[in-house]
Amino acid sequence: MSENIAAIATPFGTGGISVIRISGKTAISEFNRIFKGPDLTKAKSHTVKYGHVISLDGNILDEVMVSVFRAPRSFTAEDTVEVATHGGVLVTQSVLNEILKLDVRAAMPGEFTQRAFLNGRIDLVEAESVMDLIEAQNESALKIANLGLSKKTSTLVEDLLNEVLDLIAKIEVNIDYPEYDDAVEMTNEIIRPVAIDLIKKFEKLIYHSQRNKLIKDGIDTAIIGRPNVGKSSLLNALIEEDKAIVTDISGTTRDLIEARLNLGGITLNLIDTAGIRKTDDIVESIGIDRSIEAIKRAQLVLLVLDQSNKLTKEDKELLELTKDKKRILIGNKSDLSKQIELEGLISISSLHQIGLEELEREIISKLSLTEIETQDFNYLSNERQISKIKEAKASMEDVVKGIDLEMPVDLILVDLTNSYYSLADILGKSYETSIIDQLFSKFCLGK
Ligand SMILES: Nc1nc2c(ncn2[C@@H]2O[C@H](COP(=O)(O)OP(=O)(O)OP(=O)(O)O)[C@@H](O)[C@H]2O)c(=O)[nH]1
Ligand SMILES: [Mg+2]
Repeated sequence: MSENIAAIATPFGTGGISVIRISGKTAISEFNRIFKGPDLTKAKSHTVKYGHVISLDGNILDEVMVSVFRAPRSFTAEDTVEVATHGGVLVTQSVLNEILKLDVRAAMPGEFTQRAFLNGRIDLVEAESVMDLIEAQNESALKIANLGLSKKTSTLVEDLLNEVLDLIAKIEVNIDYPEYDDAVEMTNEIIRPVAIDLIKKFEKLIYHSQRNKLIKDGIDTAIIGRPNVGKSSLLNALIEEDKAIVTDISGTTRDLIEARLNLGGITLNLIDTAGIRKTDDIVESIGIDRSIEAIKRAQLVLLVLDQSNKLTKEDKELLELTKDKKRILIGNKSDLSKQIELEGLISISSLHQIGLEELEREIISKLSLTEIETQDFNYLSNERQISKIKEAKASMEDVVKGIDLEMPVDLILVDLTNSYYSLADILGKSYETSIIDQLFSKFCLGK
């Protein structure tokens, strides 16, 4: 772990400055070998020094500012040097090349964060939040990532972990030390309500986490309808850009066209599709197959109807096909005439940009995302974390089933422990020893 690693930490390209980060046991003294300026090995932590990088054969490579961070007070919890070079691609690369001639190797992607995790500086949730922060596409996603980084999300999991651990510890004491007086007798009547309460907490966490995931990743929204109703016109109107081709010829759109739309801090991944109808045209029919696939995948469907005409057989088929999806019915071409009466139909004109605000409001309320602004984002946000909580919940449900079937307590303990490990996995912690620690700290059994 103490091997020195280095990488350019700023984006590739020409800029005002670039930063090269070096981390490892002898990072400071190694870099000091090619640094002309104050002796970095004597520099205090969190100080910045001015000097020059001099190649091993004596040439000046760049004028730099060097920040020194000493273990454990650095991102990786190791000695770290951050070298701010002049931002050119060549100059930065030549400084990095010189650093790599020292006892320093090139870092792998994510290796600095991995070290922070392995050195116990951050847990897995925080490590994943670092990536989320970098990749955040909207303000809500940024908020979620920052909460993950600020340990709030981890604390939430730690609290649940401690509740499960508490149950395990009490049961273990009963099994292993039946003669020990202080230990509360853990009958199934005592375990059951606590397990039920934990299941409810897991459920709440799963529900909010899945919503958070939607906010973070964007909501896949398919714009569908028969040909020529104005799907592409709607896409263009929503994103205020001429992205999709619009003509009065049926079957204009042949392939899926994707665009992102930010709606009150939430991202919609809009997908304009080929109009659905029976056709002998090979290209069009491939496009239509893709439309049907897009409907299946979509988390929200915008079904566009041309309300200047009566419902057609194709419209009715699409209404039937999407009846179980989260969907919004849109009556386009409101400027012409209104020949369709349908419950919940939002009347718009894409061509004349009428009714779009009402449509946007409807989308937000359909996704019940109105409370986003006020709700705190103290929840998990990625697939791995959510699937672990689901595992923890399933094991806890087995605990309750076991109790109802009057299984022996040591079998119930197996399910409880499984639930516990799923939670521990979220943080990437191994708790083998902490169960024992908890036992001893709670009951002083070591005396
Ligand atoms: N009057 C009127 N015409 C519209 C409106 N919206 C779209 N159109 C026209 O309807 C025609 C078809 O529009 P598109 O957006 O290409 O329709 P589409 O549903 O994407 O069609 P396909 O790609 O063929 O499936 C174009 O001539 C548009 O200008 C509207 O609100 N009012
Ligand atoms: Mg189209």
